[in-house]
Amino acid sequence: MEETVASDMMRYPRFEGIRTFMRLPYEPAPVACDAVILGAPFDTAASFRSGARFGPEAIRRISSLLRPANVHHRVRPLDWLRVVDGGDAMVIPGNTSRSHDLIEAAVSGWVSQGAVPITLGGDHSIALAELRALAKHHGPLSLIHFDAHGDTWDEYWGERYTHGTPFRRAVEEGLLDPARSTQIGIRGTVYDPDDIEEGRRLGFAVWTIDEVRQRGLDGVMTAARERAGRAKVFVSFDIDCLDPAYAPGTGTPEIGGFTTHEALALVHGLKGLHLVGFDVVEVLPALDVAEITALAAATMVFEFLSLLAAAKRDAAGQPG
Ligand SMILES: [Mn+2]
Repeated sequence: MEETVASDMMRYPRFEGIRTFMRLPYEPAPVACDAVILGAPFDTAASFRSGARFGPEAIRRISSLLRPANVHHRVRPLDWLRVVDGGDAMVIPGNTSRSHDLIEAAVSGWVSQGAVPITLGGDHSIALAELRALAKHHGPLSLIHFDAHGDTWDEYWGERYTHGTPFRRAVEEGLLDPARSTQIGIRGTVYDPDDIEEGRRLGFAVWTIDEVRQRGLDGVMTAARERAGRAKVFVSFDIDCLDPAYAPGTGTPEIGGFTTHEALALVHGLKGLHLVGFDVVEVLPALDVAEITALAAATMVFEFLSLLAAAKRDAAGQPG
């Protein structure tokens, strides 16, 4: 890889430069690369607090803090991957369906260039647009979904396309293979005690946070990996899977969530899967404190890049 501000942080202090993700090169139109960071600043499908449209900007801003090497995977992702920041997909505030079409088109453009899309939300409704783009290219996907909520409700106030419904719509549209899919971290108050079963009725494996605590993080991720098998996997990380103490800046917080340390262990457990897309959603900067929510999100993106790089290194049969 050529030296860039992204790759040489000793020569270019991390606080310098324009805030693309980790100061990666900005490419406003799709180019051939291994992975792309793409913002989807849409938040008008949120059911409670709005403001996640500023999530991509906040995640990019704090991402300059990240250093280039991942100790867990013993890899410097940018040594193995060509990664660019593709800027933001266009959205139309207040029009979910047109925004989803625009996000799908943006993701599609990058996927057809061979890039693994890593999308920054935005509210969780954007996952449906990502899945439409990815399933068109890859066929039905395995989903591994970290969230306080299953996001498998049918509708809100007669609206079928909201941030609480994307994974039911994705199953209905044939974008997911529920038999290979897992939801992890579900908790909080619900509309009906039976709501927690909705994901299971759709065919997903669902781990409430109590069940995760009983089984253990490694046990849950082993089960998720076995269930996904060799399928192509889309990973959706709703920042509200974290406890509000670790991620206060989000629209629908639920107490009793994961620590950031636990989240790292969960995401490390994705190693070995055939990963074709990621997102981190529901970061709401106006309610964040000391950028900790955005930092957690940026770090998850770095972990996703590290997984892709470790897979490429391992496939090349080279250590370190
Ligand atoms: Mn969600």
